[in-house]
Amino acid sequence: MAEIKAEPFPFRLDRDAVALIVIDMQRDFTEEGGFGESLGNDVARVAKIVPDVKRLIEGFRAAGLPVIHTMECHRPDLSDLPRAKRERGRPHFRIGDEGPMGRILIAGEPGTAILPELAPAVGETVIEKPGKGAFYATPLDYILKERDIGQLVFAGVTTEVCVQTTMREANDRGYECLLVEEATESYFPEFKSATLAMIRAQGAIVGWTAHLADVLRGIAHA
Ligand code: C5J
Repeated sequence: MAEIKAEPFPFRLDRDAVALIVIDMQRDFTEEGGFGESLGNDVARVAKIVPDVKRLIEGFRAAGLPVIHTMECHRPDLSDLPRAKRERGRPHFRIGDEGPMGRILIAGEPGTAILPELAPAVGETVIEKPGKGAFYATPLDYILKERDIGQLVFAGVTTEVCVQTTMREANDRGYECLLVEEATESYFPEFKSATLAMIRAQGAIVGWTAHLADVLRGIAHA
């Protein structure tokens, strides 16, 4: 057991039971011409975390710990896309439309891919998810339980949407969740700070938050 300095109190890391989950570090959320920008967001804000997410991934790999990636995406025939989700908001391009990087948020399209700098290594699990939460309509829970994983370290985008939704799903399923502050971002800075605060409030009601350097130190010594 190693202790990671975290809020609201230290996180007791079990190296035999921990995995990193990298949420939706896809071109569609971080590059111009993708879904995020189509919704009116400044994608440069979230793209800035890429070097820190890379350091975190590399730290887990170097420690021999599992890394799991998620992608928000839909089937080409849109059979897993609820009408309410497709019609929500006023994007220039709706999910499934042809955009500058291929069809928006459709599996296999160039814009839907994980950023090349953060690409999954051979053997790492990639969860394709049609919802905001990575447990909804995916085999994630089954995969984690098969591997006896009970602790999840989180990175990715966006903090208050897919990251927070997945953390809450995981917390309800009994996983201990820790969010790495420098490795997550929102299009709205106030939403990021509010999410961090609400996760760790009330004695870690959803989970812990910690700084990247402390997490890297913790996993290296676990
Ligand atoms: C959003 C996500 N923001 N990955 N997706 O629609 O957070």
